Amino acid sequence: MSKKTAASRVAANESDTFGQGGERHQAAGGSHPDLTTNQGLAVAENQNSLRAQPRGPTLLEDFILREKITHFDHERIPERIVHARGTGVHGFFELTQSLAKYTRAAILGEVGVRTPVFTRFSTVAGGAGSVDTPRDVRGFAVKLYTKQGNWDLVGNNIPVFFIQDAIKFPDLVHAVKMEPDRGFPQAASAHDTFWDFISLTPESLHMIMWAMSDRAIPRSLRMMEGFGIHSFRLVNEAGDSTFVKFHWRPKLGLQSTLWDEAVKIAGADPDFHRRDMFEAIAAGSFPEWEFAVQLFTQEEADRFPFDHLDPTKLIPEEQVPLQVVGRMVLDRWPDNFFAETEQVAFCPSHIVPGIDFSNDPLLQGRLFSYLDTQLSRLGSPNFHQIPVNAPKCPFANQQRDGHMQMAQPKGRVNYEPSSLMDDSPRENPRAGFRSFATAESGERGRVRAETFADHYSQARQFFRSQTAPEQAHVASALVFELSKVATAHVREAMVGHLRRVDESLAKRVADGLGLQALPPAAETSVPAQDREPSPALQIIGKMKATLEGRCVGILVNDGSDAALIGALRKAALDAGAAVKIVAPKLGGAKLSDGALQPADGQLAGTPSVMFDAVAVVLSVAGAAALAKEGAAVDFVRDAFGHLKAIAIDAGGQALLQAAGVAPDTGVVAAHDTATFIAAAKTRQWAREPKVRTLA
Ligand code: HDE
Repeated sequence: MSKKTAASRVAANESDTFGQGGERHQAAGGSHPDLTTNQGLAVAENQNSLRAQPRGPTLLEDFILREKITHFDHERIPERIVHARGTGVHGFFELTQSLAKYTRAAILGEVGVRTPVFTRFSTVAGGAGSVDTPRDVRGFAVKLYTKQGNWDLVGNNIPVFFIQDAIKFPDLVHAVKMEPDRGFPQAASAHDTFWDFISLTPESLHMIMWAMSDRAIPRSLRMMEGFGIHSFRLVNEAGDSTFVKFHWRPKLGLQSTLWDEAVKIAGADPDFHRRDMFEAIAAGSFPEWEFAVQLFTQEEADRFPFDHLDPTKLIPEEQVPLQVVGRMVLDRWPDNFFAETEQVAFCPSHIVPGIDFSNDPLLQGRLFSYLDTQLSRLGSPNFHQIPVNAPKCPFANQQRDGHMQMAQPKGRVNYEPSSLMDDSPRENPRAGFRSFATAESGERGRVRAETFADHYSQARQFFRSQTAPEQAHVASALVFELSKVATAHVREAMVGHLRRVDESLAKRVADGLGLQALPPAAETSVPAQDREPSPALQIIGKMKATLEGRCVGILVNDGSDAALIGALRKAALDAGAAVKIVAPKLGGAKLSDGALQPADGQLAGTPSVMFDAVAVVLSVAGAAALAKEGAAVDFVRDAFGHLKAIAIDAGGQALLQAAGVAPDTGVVAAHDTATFIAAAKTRQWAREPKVRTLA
């Protein structure tokens, strides 16, 4: 087989098939190409099917209609069984510090080389058409097209997982997805079957702490961390192995929404995260992550008070510090959602020489699952030929044929060993992938290691590492979720587990649920140990006081102060934010200087949940008019309730009064732009106890 890549052949075939490469059909008087059938036949009429007479039946002869409808009927492929809803973006990875000492992987050894990537972020539980902002884990899957083959780092935005063994995954997913008899709820863990499964699976408690934290309601895909979760191995030229955990850290800092905000965003803009990513890239504000590793030896691992092969455990950063060794920049939106984002096929088994797996039993199961699922989703073992999946380095072997084969290999030899063709591909003992040689001993069996038995210590460590507002959010999320569980014994069993995590948390949740008495603590042979708090597990501790990548909304009406709006806009833009004008009419408002200020969003469809901070600049008459508008009242009430900074002038103040909002230090005079920008860079956490009852 020639060394010419199948990818280039696919591209060549495509252009031939669709008539772009050969004879180009020119429409009369226009420069656009002719509309053709898939056989290249120019279509003269695309509005009416072939009829026996103008009001008669459609003829079976109409092959153009049949081709078009048949193709349409087959447009959908099965959505992903999990992670169905996703957003994919192209970009590049660049190494800033060499790990050549630890690995023979070129991508981790060559500083400054840019490797193309395709990254897909996803929710897990909902279908492809569900909303962007449910409480859920987010997938963070990166396909790195290295010169030694594709490396897929298929991670999540939470560094641990619910279960310790792959054999439990189908049960976990069945339990969280919509219940099979009723077909709901969609994209929500707040229902009986999920919590029933969790209450009987204590190993999930650590992950539950993360899933109930605000990590599971991110503000933006650009403001999430990513984790490879499992331990992997780095293997160097000498064959030495070092364990590694992979991390992505957002340049914009971590940021989440509040639960009430996330719920409202879901209605206001179901595509909030996808749109946010699209707009950032369109504006040239490319999202960026640091790439970091935690490296440790077997001897160090032996001293951890947990088993690093257990995917429900993490290695605190305070114990093994992160080394930042690279960065990823996402800078190009795909041309076509289906071709790229829908058809991209990630597999944790896609690795490169110098990287290898650990014995994590969850990872071991994943190594099977992803290839298998692609066969059913994409329908052919040739899915690697789809452009988004094809390696960008040459690839060749003796695999042949199959559904939708795009390659046209030449020659007689489709087997190995062979002696008939000099350029037939051969194995390469020097450059090829070699599995790390480990010695395994012990008895075969369906067993779980004793070292996997502690289910509560890291859950406790996570909870106790959080700031007070974050702890209150975890407790309140548990109350919300369990309030949706109709079965009393499931609710009680969960509180029993929480007693093992942290007695005060269990009391808060029991109180929030209105339980009359605290249920007994869950049975366990390994009670939680107290570990040092790890501030790196917080969100608030990792938030950056910044407006970079954020958005400020300015509510205006006829007569609003033009100079003030200009000053606020400039200050926000200077701080790195985007600015959007909201007005009762999309056509805009006539400002104090007589100029028409067009709006970016109409008030009823652009609530304040779309913004990180808001300004309300209104004339007296404008404020009086808006005081009667529910959407305007909600705009300020929600901005306040969601702990946002609010800049107001006298009109804004009047609207706040009408909304019953009593200003605090986060409500700032609009002309004092410096104070407003400083307040806008963070949430007003001190305000929270005044606006809602938390558990
Ligand atoms: Fe996945 N997972 N998973 N998963 N996963 C899939 O593959 C599976 C797990 C993750 O944007 C599926 O192509 C098993 C952990 C992401 O296309 C499927 C187990 C982590 C994505 C599958 C796990 C992940 C998937 C469904 C337990 C974080 C979306 C469609 C052993 C490290 C990738 C598909 C994308 C997708 C199986 C657990 C991350 C069925 C069996 C742990 C980010 O193959």
